[in-house]
Amino acid sequence: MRGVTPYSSGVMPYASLRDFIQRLESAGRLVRVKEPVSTVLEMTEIQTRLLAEGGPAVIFEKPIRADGSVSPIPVLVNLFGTVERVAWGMDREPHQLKEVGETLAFLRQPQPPEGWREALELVPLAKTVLAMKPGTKSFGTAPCQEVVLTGDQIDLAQLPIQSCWPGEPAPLITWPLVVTKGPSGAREDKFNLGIYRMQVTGKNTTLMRWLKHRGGAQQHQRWAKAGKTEPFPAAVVLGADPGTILAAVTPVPETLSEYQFAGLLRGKRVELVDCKTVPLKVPAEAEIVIEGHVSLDDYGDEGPYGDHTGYYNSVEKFPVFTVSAITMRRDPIYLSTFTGRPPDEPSVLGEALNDVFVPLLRQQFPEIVDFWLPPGLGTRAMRHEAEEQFGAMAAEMLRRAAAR
Ligand SMILES: [Mn+2]
Repeated sequence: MRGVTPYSSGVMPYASLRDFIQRLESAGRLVRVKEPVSTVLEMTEIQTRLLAEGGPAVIFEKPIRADGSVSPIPVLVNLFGTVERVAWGMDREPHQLKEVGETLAFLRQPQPPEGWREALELVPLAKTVLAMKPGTKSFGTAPCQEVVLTGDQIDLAQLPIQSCWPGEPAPLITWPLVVTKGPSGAREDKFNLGIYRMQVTGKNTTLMRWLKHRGGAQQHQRWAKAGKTEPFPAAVVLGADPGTILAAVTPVPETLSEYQFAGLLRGKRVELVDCKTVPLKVPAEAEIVIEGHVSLDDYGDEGPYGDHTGYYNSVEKFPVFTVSAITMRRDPIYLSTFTGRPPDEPSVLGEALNDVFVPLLRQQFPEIVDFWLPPGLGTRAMRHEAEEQFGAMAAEMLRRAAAR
């Protein structure tokens, strides 16, 4: 396939969220708010207004928790509130997003390329693909494990977790990268990263809202089917380098680990570190990691929470996640967002990732020349439309674009 270029923009990829924050701040795309702002409703209201006007990312340096206390952990919101910042997170400019899709389309090809000429053209890409394999670094202490809390030290109320909309049942973790691994050595059981909102239900418990077709839920099911009796390990990464975050929201094929795709986006593999209490690996440069296990049989009522439809979801059962450790940097930053009627951050991500889909759609449906997912329409109506015109797969891609 022609037109595929490797991921190397010539600059070092962002090693961490704070690297990216620095770039955004020096480019005037991030501001710090020193006034106290409540995690309850206020942050949602501010981010809603910022999104509508293409405003900057914000670090609230003095978040006020539900009990009125000031959180020592600042909150970052609206990180990917513009298409420009999504592209920057991929070490790209907005007009280059199509390249990402071309590479994805290439990776999905069932047949290897034919002929030497093409093979030679692909050498730079081959190098990049090698870079995708995640590596485990030996750290004295990984940054994300400078602080390790276990047992009675665990209390999710220590984190400045947002309550986004009125009447919701409990604070909601909105930007978690949930790392899991299936029971076998098969490709679909590699490390999976997905974003599944998490309702806090106690000091050390949440619910894990993964819809049943999502990667994490599928591995959870395979884990149970494999006859495992112990609960399913999971690690929740809050705040990572932007390449890893964006890999987790990109519809990569289930047979490719999002860690590998993150390596491809960054042109440099993600440095991982072993978790303290579960057999999983997380980005060493992450801000905060919540380790634990997802129950195979204990389910709780999730919701209702405000959703991208502009309404509250109905209550559904999802499995219980029990925390075994919280690890973090000494001065962590908590990444958050909200979901609501577009424009919200997921809809901006959907709009940016639209360019990533065009080559994928064209691969499946060569008659498609271009495709545009209007901002704010990464929604059911649009997906139904896509399904009628292009079939279930196109609809699925859109769903993943908009999915969180
Ligand atoms: Mn996946």
